[in-house]
Amino acid sequence: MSETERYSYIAENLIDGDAGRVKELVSEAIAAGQQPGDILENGLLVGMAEVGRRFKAREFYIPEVLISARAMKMGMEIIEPLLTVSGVASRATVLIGTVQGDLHDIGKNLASIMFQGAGFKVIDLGVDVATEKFIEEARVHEPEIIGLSALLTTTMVNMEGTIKGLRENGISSKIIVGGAPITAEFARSIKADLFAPTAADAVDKVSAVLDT
Ligand code: B1M
Repeated sequence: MSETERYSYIAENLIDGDAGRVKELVSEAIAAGQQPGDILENGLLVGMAEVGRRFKAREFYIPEVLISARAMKMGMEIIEPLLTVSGVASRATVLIGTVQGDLHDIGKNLASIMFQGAGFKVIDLGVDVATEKFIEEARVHEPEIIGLSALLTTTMVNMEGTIKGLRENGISSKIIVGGAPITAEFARSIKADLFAPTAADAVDKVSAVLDT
């Protein structure tokens, strides 16, 4: 099987929600020497983008999306340790979470993995994280960076309250925001320090500010 064929099968099986087959194909790709980052970009994310298209077109409903998300998770479980370097002293701490009211975690998890892979210590607060929780955890861990993710136009507005709450409580960590509906303009309007359209870009942006 060629690399391109394998990427297509990974995407197809993810769309079909066949988690076992996705896991098998991802393992085979790794064994064949394909790069974990390429498998993610050209296989898993291509499949997930199509799931999103079908959901929007009402060809897929929530159960199908959840089944595909589970297949995505299974594939990620294989590549996650390979994207993460171990034994490297942490460069800085990143506290990350999906904001209140929002249950989407695939992009946030991807950002966590990429940060870990780049040598950051990551404290992942999960989904539906209230401002108070961000404040409480920021006090405990004193992170250099706080990452906020949102996937819904109805929850992206909660980022503003979280940033305000953090600042009013004296937390001065750099704040980076991301997620499908977030734009650079929106990020500026809510006084986020940084915006990244992708998880990989989040690592670049954060690394750039820490290096300056
Ligand atoms: Co939801 N959902 N969903 N969903 N869902 C979207 C977001 C939607 C765009 C689908 C659509 O209509 N086309 C739509 C939002 C519309 C809007 O607000 N404008 C939507 C809706 C409406 C809903 C519900 C309201 C549906 C309902 O109940 N009627 C509901 C809301 C639940 C809630 O949160 N309270 C809901 C539920 C769900 C599921 C639970 C079924 C499931 C989530 C499962 C999970 O996450 N564990 C789900 C899914 C899977 C999706 C889609 C199909 C895929 C999202 C995804 O994981 N993409 C999505 C459609 C789409 O986006 N095409 C959709 C892959 C992921 C890698 O991309 O998260 O964007 P993404 O991450 C990107 C970047 O955004 C960025 O990096 C990643 C790429 O490298 N990024 C960051 C993300 N976070 C970052 C943080 C950073 C930096 C970059 O720094 C901190």
